[in-house]
Amino acid sequence: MRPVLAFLLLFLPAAAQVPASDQGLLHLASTPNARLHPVPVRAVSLQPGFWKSRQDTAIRNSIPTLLALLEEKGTLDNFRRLAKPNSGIPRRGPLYTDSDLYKWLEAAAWSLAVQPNPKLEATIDQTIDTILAAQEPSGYLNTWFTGDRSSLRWTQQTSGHELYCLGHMTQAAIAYYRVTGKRKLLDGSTKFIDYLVRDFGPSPKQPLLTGHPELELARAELYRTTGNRQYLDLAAYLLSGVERERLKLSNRDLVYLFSGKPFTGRTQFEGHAVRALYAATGAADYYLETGDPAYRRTLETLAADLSSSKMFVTGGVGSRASGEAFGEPFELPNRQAYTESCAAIAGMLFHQRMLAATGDARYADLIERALYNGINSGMSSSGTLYCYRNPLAASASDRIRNPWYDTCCCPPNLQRTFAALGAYFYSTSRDGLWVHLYDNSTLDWRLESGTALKAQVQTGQPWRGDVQVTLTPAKIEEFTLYFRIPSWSLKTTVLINGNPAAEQPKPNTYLALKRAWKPGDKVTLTLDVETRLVYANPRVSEDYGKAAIQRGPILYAAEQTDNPGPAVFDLAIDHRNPISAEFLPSLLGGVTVLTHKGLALDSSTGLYAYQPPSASKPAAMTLIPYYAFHDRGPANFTVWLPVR
Ligand code: FUB
Ligand code: ZN
Repeated sequence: MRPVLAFLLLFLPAAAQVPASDQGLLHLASTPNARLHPVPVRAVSLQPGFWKSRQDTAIRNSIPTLLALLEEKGTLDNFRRLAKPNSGIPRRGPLYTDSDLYKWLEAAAWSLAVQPNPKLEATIDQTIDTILAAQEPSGYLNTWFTGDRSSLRWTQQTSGHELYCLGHMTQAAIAYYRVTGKRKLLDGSTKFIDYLVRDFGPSPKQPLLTGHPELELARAELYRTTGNRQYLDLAAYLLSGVERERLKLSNRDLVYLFSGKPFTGRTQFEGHAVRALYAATGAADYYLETGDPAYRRTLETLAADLSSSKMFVTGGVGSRASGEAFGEPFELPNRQAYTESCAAIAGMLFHQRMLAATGDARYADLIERALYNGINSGMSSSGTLYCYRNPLAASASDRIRNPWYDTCCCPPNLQRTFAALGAYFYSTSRDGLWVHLYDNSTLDWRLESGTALKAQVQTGQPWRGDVQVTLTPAKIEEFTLYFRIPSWSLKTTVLINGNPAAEQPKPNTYLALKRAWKPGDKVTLTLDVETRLVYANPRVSEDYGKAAIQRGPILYAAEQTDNPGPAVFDLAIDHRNPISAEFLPSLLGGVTVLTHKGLALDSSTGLYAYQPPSASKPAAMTLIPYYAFHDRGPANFTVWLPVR
């Protein structure tokens, strides 16, 4: 580096001085209220196993086929037509399609950190050129509000998605910058944001609202990346919700948008689930940077509201199709569940920030629940079919998995999650290394003391409980290794180099092992993956008298495809009989299936009767992982089963 450049760098805030390639998935290295610091995506490689197979599918099948579809449906042409005004190319798709391409770009960018691919990188570069050719000199960029619709800019802030698209543009730009060091898209999105910073904000500037929250999180990350405090200040302005009067927002708007009123005045999750969770995620980012206690209180209130009464057992979120919305507490319908893939991902992003702020294992547990179940269900084993909704029961006539949606938010959201997945597995803190999720993987990174550290995890997760972690610090050094003990592992054993550890693992906490660790040290965890029945709070009326079945992190479902006898909606668990587990390498890419001698209820009794239903007969039952529902074609399935 030239001395002048090095000198100028000294004036940047600490976070912005970290080379792009060393910035974490969230760049929290200098964030004052982050206890944990995520590692860079490039630092983790998933090794053959459960998640590598899903990640490979996303990278090899899903990302390329979705690009072809985005091309076919006109999403890229929507940009091209702006660079060639007389081309006659029509604007196609709903007003938020720009964000679909940005999310695809983010996914493709992260995938390069995992699997370098010069051809894909060249495609990304061309796509970025296509996008930026459509950017106006002011910095404004949106393919919907152009031409005849230019006069509508900023007049439809509750529904226009202008800031939502910009948020996803910024996140794609940051990902590509971190993976390749290339700044072109970052400079383009910064130019747009600089235009906003100049012209929008508290009176006398023009009012601004994130009608679909998203930009808040992108702004915080842009602040971390560039060190420009104005980006965080604009996030603070958006979260402060002071523009209700100027933008004439109704009470309905304030609920549905989860925007437009002070974030710190929120007491529950309500309204559009993705909007609300993105808003809370952005607010958590703001808290991480500022430590504002009012934000912390609100975030904890909302986190408790979500996990205690508004989250499905799959980690899915969103109870009502109408308004794609949260419901009342305990309103968690199974067949009607809306549970958009994006909402489960948004919940994961929220919990990721809460975990970074607190180091509380309960947040990692919720990440795991969503990831293995309600997020994982969103992409088929082929990588070419996606769920928008992820209900907990459905019939054969429900077409839940589809290759394309006109509102195509979920497919690229799933791809960007799977592409960057390894970085969710580990964090560092001042005193050590945290392991949040267990799958075959290697970490090649460093402790915050600066000592290089490799860690290798070998495990049979999620089907078996064995986890072996081999450490290779560059030198002997004392630090703490934090291992998450999942809530479902009721009896965990821990060996260090073959000897029992003195520390006692407790479910849903981190086990802290402070030692002078040396190269070759091995920690062996045996997690308890016993199959368990899960019961819902009795206020969840749909699940009363029923149970779901969970083994390790995996939630199960009874699908008709594996149950040729009685209708799956008549099946019941016989609490006297055990549930057996068997790994079937040829089924669904290799899964553990559960079998049980259950019961079939007699449903021939008419719709209503003066006697409670009692008749039942023995029925064999087979269950598959919930995430694979409809993977072999549509069929009746259900997660919750009556217990008799
Ligand atoms: O509003 C457009 C899309 O609909 C958003 O991307 C998602 O939140 C979905 O609900
Ligand atoms: Zn979506």
